[in-house]
Amino acid sequence: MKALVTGITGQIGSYLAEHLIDNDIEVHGTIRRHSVVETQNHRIDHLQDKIKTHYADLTDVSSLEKVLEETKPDLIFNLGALSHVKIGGEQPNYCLQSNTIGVLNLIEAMKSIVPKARMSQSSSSEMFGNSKVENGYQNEDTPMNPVSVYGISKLASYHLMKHYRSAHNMFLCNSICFNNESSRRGTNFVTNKIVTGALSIKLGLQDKLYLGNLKSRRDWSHSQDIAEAMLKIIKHDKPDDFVIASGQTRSVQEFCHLIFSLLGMDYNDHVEIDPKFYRPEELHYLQGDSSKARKELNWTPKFSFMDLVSEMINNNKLALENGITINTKALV
Ligand code: F7E
Repeated sequence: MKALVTGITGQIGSYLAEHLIDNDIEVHGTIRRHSVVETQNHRIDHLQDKIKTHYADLTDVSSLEKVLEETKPDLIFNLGALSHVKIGGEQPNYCLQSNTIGVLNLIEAMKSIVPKARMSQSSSSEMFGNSKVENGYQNEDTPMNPVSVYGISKLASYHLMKHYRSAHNMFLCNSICFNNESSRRGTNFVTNKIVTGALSIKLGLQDKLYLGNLKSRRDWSHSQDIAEAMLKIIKHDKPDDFVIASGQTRSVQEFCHLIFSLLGMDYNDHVEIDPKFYRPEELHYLQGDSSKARKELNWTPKFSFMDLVSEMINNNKLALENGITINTKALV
């Protein structure tokens, strides 16, 4: 069996590649042209002799057709995207080009070249916006009212998947991922910004950490658990949509307090609010109900929240102590 992973150089992509290899699936991945080739593949460097990468871009349909012709995959995982919510608002046109038109390009290319293949789209809890059901959770039936260009781009592609599934009888699934983190997370997402910022303060490399809205709440899982769910979703006996989440919610402030305390510090002494990190419209509360995936796919997360936090602190500490430069001055 062969899989094609777009976004293989990203956090989930790299864990998914490892998981597919462990399941004896041949792995191909697409990478985009990048001017700094030295760091582009750092999350998959350890896999280079086990996977094959191809240059392609979701916004360039001819490159997708070429890679599908060359690889003829059985499974396609679309993880490629402009994945930062705030940057999505700063580059709205590109956000829709890559996250919506890119998905359309991939589905159309798949329809003509490998119509029997299966595809999983990385949909996002950002599609819900500020909706929740009565019990406070978001599930597959919760209304979707996105509050960001990123959320809108993901909602449009979610509907493209559903439409082509029923109109053209294609095996298209939406993996509705809530926030997921790891020590491979980019430092411009809030969890790793806080972890690397706090570690840098502890090691005397900086004094302050500037953040935006501390009140918003997120449902944070480990990305490895999300990658494992994606394989279960695509291998299910029918194409369907599933929420993948931990079911726990914590505020950014609680996360800050925990990380600084674990490092023997008080975040109040070091964290300052800079309104430049506020979102134009905030999504305030996420708590996913993944009981459908747990029941129908027998999926359960392997990592607890404290496993995730310990891994993030320990691996980033090791990197900093070994002189590996981590950019803790994220602009967003
Ligand atoms: O923000 C607040 C910010 O950038 C989380 C992506 O993987 O998950 C992710 O999107 C919260 C927001 O993730 C800073 O306002 C405060 O409320 O880590 P984040 P996100 O926007 O939730 C979804 C499911 C995806 O699909 C996305 O691809 O933290 N926050 N201060 C901050 N956020 C950032 N980035 N930087 C701050 O300084």
